[in-house]
Amino acid sequence: MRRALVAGNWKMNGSQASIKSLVSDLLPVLANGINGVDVVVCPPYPYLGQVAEAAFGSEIVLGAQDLSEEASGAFTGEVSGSMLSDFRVRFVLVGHSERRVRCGESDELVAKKFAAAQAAGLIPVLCVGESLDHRQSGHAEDVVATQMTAIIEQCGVKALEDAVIAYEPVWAIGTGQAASAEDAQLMHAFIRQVVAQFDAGVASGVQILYGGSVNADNAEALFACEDIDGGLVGGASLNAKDFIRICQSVS
Ligand code: G2H
Repeated sequence: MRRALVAGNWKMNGSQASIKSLVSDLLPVLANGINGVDVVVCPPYPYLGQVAEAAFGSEIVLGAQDLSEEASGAFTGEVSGSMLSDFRVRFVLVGHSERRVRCGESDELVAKKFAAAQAAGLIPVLCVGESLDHRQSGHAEDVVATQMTAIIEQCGVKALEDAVIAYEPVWAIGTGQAASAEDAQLMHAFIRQVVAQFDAGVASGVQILYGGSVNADNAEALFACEDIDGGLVGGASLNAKDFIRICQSVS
């Protein structure tokens, strides 16, 4: 039985004041945890310390949105996995499509970041997903399979035992147009099949989150699907009431 996980990706949003208020609205409901669900929030780097402090002792787990593939050194502007661990970060996103597209992150670089995260004791949340063009031209599965196998070939399938996968179709991200539960379930089952070609045990144990316009109204149907183990939530995670409802939607 896989445990559910809901992660809020705050992206490049917020200020000290708004984050203080968001965390104080989340704590009364999430501090003691929600049965059967792990709740993670991924603030922008400058606010990790603030959230770590405000959520200390609660069941809210800290995540980060990215990390460097390097361990330390002359890499201006980069943040290492060990620095994140130092702030009690436990999860880190790798390969989010906004970084693949905007920053040109390749599968090879994503694999290095995945390995760097694990080397620092963090749990990588590997984001995969196809563009609208790829979906419309019938190549969605090929694209996702390529993204998955790049990691498996470079890091080994067993590395997925200490990782989470997030399926985020690019066309659904921030558009308000989530994938239907049926389409999302089909892709999640496909991802599990891809992993199973390497190791069936790892495939059945790995958590696969859905991301892309998850909101308080569609979360329940998505999370009810057999192969959907929770969500990676962007916009809706900035609203405490919505995010709490989404976390409570896990059945
Ligand atoms: C996809 C998702 C969170 P949103 O990026 O990772 O964002 O929920 O705003 O589509």
